[in-house]
Amino acid sequence: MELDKSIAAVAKGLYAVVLFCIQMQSIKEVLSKDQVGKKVGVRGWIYRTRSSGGIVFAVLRDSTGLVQVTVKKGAVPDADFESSTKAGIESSVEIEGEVAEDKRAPGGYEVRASRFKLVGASEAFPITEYQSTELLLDLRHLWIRSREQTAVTKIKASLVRGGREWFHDNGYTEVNPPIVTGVCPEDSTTLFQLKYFDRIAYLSQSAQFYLESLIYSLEKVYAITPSFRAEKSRTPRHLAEYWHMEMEAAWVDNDGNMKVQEELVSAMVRNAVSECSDELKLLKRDPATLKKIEPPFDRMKYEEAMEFLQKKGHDVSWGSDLGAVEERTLTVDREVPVFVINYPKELKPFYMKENPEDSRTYKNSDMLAPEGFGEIIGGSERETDNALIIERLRDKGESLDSYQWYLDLRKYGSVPHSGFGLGIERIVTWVCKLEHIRDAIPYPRTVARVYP
Ligand code: NSS
Repeated sequence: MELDKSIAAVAKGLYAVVLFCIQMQSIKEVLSKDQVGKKVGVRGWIYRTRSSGGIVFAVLRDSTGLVQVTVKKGAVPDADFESSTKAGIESSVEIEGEVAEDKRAPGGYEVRASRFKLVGASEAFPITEYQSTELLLDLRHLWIRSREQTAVTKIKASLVRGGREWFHDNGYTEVNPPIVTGVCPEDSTTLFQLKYFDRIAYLSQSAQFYLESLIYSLEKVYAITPSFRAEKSRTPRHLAEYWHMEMEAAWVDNDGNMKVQEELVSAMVRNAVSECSDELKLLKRDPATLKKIEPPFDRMKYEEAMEFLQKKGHDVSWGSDLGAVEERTLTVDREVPVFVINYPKELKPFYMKENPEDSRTYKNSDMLAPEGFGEIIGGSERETDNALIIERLRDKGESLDSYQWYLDLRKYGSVPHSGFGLGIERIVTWVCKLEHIRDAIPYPRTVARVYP
């Protein structure tokens, strides 16, 4: 009797070893014709499950996809079958079984289990089909497991990788500017202040000035950093913390700057379309539309944009800012991004280069994404005349103390140069056709939320 027990224990131990020795495969690998009839190991989380008679139909999810697993009483040890009936949604499991073709199963194949191991049981999952936006934001740490959020995250990674590769292929060096700074490149009302030892510092709004300092040695640089804006209004396109892809290059004017932007954005989108067509489809985004994103993009003067908007019934005139509503009108019927160039000086920051053809305006551009999405990039040629910069900083009420180093850059071998900043969540919102920018980042930071 004792002997039987110990033999059983050894056999059980051996089985466990065997179970763990079987090569685990991703669901994507399992879902293919040449796996049919083969024994495979898969692991992941229960996406949905139901049982009928002596069979449990569980759909398993891992980072690569979904697969149906059938667990039949008698085909697995009794304890395994028992576990499979108890394993609720989001339980983590390991399965061993044989792949079979099944047209009704998601992906067209299923795994017929010979073993079923419950690794981590899940309590009743708090997210069910219809939930309020607020609840989903409170449960963001769990909601990010959803297929939609997973798809967005993969597409975002692919866009960023496409951008990095483009920069690398075109001779740019990636650099690491600081996040804690003493300067305010953009709107001073959106600065986040921070107690920094015994003084005040700010969270970076943009790496631009630091990138400008690096062109004197590296000529062409870029950085991907978080940027912070204390945006007090809640809008579907503003975050308090967002990821910023910024570039700066010596010897480049505003036209050259726009060429870089259209090349870069096209390369990013191309990469996402080639790597993530399944994810785009899951989000109901037709990759065919995105395949049209190729340079050159149209250029429209601010002045022309005003005329267009007036014809469309907007109450705007010279000096009016372009908000979400105006940008929507400008882009809703377009399939490819468009540049709006030469904005009036009063609408843009102090560091931009005056337009010699129209001194009311700057040599700058905003790139607006099509289909109504609006601004994804802001860029300009930079002012190189220190006297003008000082005058504009004074007008803005800035103390020059924090900017001495920036002014130095114009004293020691200044060159014409340009750069831009691309809002990564903005491009994701457009490419994924999201209604709200908060879904372009796992943990959106807005005026109302720092939890979770
Ligand atoms: O304010 S920008 O228009 N321009 C700059 O920060 C420059 N200093 C960048 C540079 O030339 N290096 O911001 C750039 C982009 C803008 O076009 C948006 O796509 C994005 O940054 N952006 C935002 N995304 C999400 N949330 C907020 N609040 C936000 N603000 C700007």
